[in-house]
Amino acid sequence: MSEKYPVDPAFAEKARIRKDDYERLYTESVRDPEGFWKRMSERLDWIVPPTRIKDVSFDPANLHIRWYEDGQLNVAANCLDRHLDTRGDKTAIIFEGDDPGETRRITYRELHAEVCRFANTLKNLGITKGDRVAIYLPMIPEAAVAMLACARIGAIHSVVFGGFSPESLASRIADSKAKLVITADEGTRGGKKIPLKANVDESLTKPNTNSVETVIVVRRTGGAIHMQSPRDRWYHTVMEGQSAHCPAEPMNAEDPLFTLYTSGSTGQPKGVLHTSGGYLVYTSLTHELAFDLREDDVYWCTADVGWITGHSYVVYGPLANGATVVMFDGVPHYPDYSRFWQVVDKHQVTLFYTAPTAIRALMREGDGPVKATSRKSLRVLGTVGEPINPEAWKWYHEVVGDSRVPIVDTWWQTETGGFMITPLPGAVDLKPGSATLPFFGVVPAVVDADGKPLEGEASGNLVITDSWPGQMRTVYGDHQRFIDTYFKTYPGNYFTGDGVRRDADGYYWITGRVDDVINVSGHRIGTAEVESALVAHPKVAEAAVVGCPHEIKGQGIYAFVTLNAGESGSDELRKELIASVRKDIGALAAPDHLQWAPGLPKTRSGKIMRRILRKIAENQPDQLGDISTLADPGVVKSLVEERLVKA
Ligand code: 6R9
Repeated sequence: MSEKYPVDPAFAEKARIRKDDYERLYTESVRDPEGFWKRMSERLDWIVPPTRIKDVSFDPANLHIRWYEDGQLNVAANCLDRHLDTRGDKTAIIFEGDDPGETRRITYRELHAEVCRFANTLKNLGITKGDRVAIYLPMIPEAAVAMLACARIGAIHSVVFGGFSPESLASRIADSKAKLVITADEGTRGGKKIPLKANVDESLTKPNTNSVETVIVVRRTGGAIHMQSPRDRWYHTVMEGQSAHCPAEPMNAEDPLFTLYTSGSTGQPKGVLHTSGGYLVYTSLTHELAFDLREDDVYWCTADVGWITGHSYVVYGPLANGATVVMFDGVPHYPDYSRFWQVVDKHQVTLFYTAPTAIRALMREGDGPVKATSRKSLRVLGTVGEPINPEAWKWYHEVVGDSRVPIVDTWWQTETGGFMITPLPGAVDLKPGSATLPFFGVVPAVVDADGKPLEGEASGNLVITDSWPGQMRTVYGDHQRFIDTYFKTYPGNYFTGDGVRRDADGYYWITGRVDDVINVSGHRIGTAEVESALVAHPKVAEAAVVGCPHEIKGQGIYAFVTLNAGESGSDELRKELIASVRKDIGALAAPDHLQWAPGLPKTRSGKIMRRILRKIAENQPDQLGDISTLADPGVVKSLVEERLVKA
């Protein structure tokens, strides 16, 4: 029996949603989704309000997902223009740089003007509705400006995390056929420089990137870079003389807003496509209710805009709600381990949202750096990205939140657009490690390996049985892959790729990915991507990659590598291979362990048995299970022996 942390009655008293509201609205939302989501759509400003609310089939043979399909709106106008009368002078963005001396406040009026000027810039450079624009920027306000400017004119943005390599950037540019890239000269992280523009230059020498006509460069550090005329243009130059007036393009609710690439169990990352109306209804509503948002809140989500959390809960949800958002371009440990809490005090942050990996890294430094700060302003704490272990949850609650502040553990995915399973802090009692109960309109189910729904207390795979407005609509350029990935495994359901346990109270406990995706520090890495980077090395014959427990990152990457005949594994070669993955994909994909494997455990049909490799990586050789179906069971013995030496 796990512990319960009941809702604080004083919090509930002022909360937007209390226990009885939650129960009533949840029942209504699943009994009458059309009525519920029609009402919720009224939170936005529509140019043409929708009358057709939901048109969905999860049948793989006839798959379609449409929300508000006859409605028209503009997402940027909803995030900016409609606030100008009432919130024009309210701070939209508080920018906090990597260097604690750097702070900038931008009002809604100023942000609106900057977005309009940049939207006009894009138009002058030939960008029109439906064109793709790649954004490869640090966590600076210009990233939000670029996203909103695209939304304003109907261009589809594709943000690429600044930690990704030129190779990864190139493959995303090639897949989306982007016409324009927005970057900065350099980024800074923990005092170190990141050569963003040089990475763009390198990526544009790779195949299939010649769709790019223009590169816009924000001057961030002033570091030396190469500007190639006429392709490369400075942001401050192209913005000169642009009008701060730019009409917002009327967009259909189902017009694409953005694509964001995410790793799956097979092949290259896929471009998850989100559309306009449903996405904004869903992200703004979930943001408002899960954080119990009030007008004077100062909200800080530490995620980078390169991830879905940065899209939905740094930019679109909060700005649609007219919130004050902190944008942080730094890291938790720079200049020291107190930084998060110093920023909380400095800007009087009330709502704080981060990842379990950051919490664990800070927890390891002890309570001192936290206790050195006040944190009195905090009202709600949130976590996202991976299951949070109860020890880290309790530390977050007791030390960071002084046992006073509720924690919302929000389970969701790039594909879901917004929160799916999350407590509402005034309504739902908490259990450390559980994402608790579904959000309005979300119907989760636990199924066994054959797809049979399991009732009551159960463990199995997590599926969602019906659509919600924030759901992704397709894989960019590959609709069949969308159907195959999410709707074929358990026909009639959306398959999340996660394992789950539902307890006797109906609470959901996400147990992690059940597919070949590794969750490293809350970031998804496909085993196939790492393997293909490893086998690209001339000395490597074969590679198999699995996740293994990691104290800070949650999961680490464990690679088994078979070398070509005649090659032998040395420490230098190990370093070289790890470096080549880093170069190919980015630092976040670099293996933590690399074990030489004379052979890999395979079935007689040649399929690598990852289940067995996982147990070896976890150092649980007594739990290998049945290995009798292997082509050569002897392989396992040698891998286990090697593991015991290397562990
Ligand atoms: C938002 C985001 C999605 C995967 C998801 C799951 C894991 C995210 C979680 C969580 C347990 C939580 N995940 N939040 N697991 N509890 N609160 O992280 O999107 O990068 O697409 O990752 O992350 O495994 O399937 P994304």
